[in-house]
Amino acid sequence: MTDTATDSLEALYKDFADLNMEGGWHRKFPALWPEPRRNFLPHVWHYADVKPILDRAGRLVDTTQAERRNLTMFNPVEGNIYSTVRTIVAAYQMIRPGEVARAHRHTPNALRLILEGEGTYTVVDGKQVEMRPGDVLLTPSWAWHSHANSGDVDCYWMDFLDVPLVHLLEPMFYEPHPQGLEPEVEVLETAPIAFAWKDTLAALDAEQERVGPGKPVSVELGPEKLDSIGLEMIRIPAGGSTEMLRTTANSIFAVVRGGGESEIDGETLPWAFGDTVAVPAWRPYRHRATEETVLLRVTDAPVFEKFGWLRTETL
Ligand code: 1HN
Repeated sequence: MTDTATDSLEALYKDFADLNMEGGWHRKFPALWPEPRRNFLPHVWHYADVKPILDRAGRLVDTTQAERRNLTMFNPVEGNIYSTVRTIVAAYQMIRPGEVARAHRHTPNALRLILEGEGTYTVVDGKQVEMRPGDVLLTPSWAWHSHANSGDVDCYWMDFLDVPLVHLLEPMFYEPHPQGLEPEVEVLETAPIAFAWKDTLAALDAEQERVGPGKPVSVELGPEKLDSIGLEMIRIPAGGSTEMLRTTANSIFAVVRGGGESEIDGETLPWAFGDTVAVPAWRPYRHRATEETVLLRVTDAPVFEKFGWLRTETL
């Protein structure tokens, strides 16, 4: 016990530390601040740079060695070695003719966007669906999934997963399928977890009809959804641009069709087909299209919505 006659603030703070405690008024770093900090950085990964790398990996690494031949994109912010934005990781993946990526399941939610190739399918909880360019397929938490290329060309796609969110909250579980592949498979033309490109185009056309020509339009992919990741297809006409926005949610945009640039927090970042654009929380952004463009927005907004933390401003 400290004698009150000789006690000092210095002695008090030392006793805090010995108990693994700290005074709310004495922190080195504040615990609360007036508005979101901008931590993760705006960044673009160019598919034209990635594709030759994937092709080299295709020659050097087979699917018995790599269960998934995927290249994840880590945000260049200091100290980060994995996440593309705070809660989501994006990856490029390539599968060669005749290859099979064995079945596994994990608590992270996942989805895929097909870029190029044909003759490839994915099996999600025993349901086999073909993957064609522009298609988006969901793999919800804990669903078994495997992929195979039964065609004769290399197939390229992008994966998006909430792995970084699972890392933060820690409910990670993962297991390979005990038999390598699911033993019973039903082949389907359509499935609630699969959003075919032609249906997306029809939905965009219907929305265009509603808002009038020459304006950007966006449609949510659904009704089937992932709990933690929202998906929106945005079409911007040649020469058009979206409004400048800032939101508490994080987004990754994938260039499904077209080309242009994004202005993110004062930086101008050009992009083309297949590129990945990281738009982290609270950074003002807008997209401009030099040709007719379709972007897939992959966002953690549903998580923010559930907690009442989604705030979006038009600037
Ligand atoms: C994963 O399981 C897949 O199943 C793709 O195809 C990309 C990136 C990080 C962690 C797991 C897949 C992944 C992944």
